[in-house]
Amino acid sequence: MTERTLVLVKPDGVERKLVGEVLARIERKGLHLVALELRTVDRETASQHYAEHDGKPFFESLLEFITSGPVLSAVVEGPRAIAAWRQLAGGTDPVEKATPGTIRGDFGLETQFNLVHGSDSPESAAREIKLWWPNL
Ligand code: IDP
Repeated sequence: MTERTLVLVKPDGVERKLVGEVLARIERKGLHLVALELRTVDRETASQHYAEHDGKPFFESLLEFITSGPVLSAVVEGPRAIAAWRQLAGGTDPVEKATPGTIRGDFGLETQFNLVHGSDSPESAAREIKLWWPNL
């Protein structure tokens, strides 16, 4: 079944010039790029994107981080695209959870600065794609 998911390369990944590396891995996996742009998001969009974390101790610094510079936002499509992209990204904590061979496992050190985002369910994907790409 073909699915769509939201991919972000967070400001740390853009700053470290990992956009090409991330896109290459997505394409090598066989996933299709449907939409792509660099964008610096405002606080309102960022807090809607991370609404489920509102109230957690890291929420404020997460918002500050995600709005600190340009983000690559992409919609990616393919069979089981949501799980496939989460597999490429690796677990949230780049050291304890992400394994080598994943993007976070290969390039990340800190949980907050874990380089990429991927929707975690069909419901999140639908909500996030609508937020980032309302005209798609
Ligand atoms: P995910 O990005 O792997 O789906 P979530 O639990 O949804 O992980 O967390 C969203 C983002 O919030 C993470 O990717 C990371 O940047 C940040 N984050 C999650 N947990 C922590 C934490 O304990 N400290 C600092 N930042 C965190």
